[in-house]
Amino acid sequence: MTRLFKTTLAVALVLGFAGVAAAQTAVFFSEYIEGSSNNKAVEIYNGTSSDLDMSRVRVERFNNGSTTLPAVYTFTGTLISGDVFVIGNPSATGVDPVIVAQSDLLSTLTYYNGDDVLILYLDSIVVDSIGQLGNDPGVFWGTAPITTAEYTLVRDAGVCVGDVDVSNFYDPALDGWISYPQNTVSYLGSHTSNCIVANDESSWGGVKALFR
Ligand SMILES: [Ca+2]
Ligand SMILES: [Ca+2]
Ligand SMILES: [Ca+2]
Repeated sequence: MTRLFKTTLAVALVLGFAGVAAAQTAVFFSEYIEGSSNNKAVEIYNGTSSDLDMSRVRVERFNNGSTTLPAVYTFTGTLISGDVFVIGNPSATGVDPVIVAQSDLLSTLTYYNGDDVLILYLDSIVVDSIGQLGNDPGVFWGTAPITTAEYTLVRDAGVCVGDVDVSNFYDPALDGWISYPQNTVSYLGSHTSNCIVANDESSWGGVKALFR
């Protein structure tokens, strides 16, 4: 086995919506900005101990309660262990220059406004999600100040895996999101986590193939 196979956080594979597999790994959304105007950005964190080929990652966005025809986004490049990949809003106006400067990619992926679901896949397996698929919450999920609209949400340093159940009741407070005031951008571009630990071959389990 090569070292590239190794990862530490290996938990059971489960079946999510429509028979799509899900697995808890240390690749997850670490920040979500839904601010005023076009101040929007999302961060993907590589909390594994291996570098991550971003071509293995996909994000789907389902708008306004829809369960079909998501907007689908794929990536290129390498996300090194402990780093974040930042996707910022591509609009010409209304975007904080810090968002633009910190973004690895400017993309319509960020065309969400609080009632839209984001699903993060690794090798077509669900590894994290924001929102509840098929549920239109009206304006946002959560209770102020921890909601998916008009706040900056950052994953607590103690969170080590994502929310792999895309269909259950959703409250960002229950997923380890902490809230900052609207348009906070000072946390974008890095993530503080307690969760990168040494490789432990015995815990590879069912997600070994995820880290080929
Ligand atoms: Ca929407
Ligand atoms: Ca969930
Ligand atoms: Ca961050």
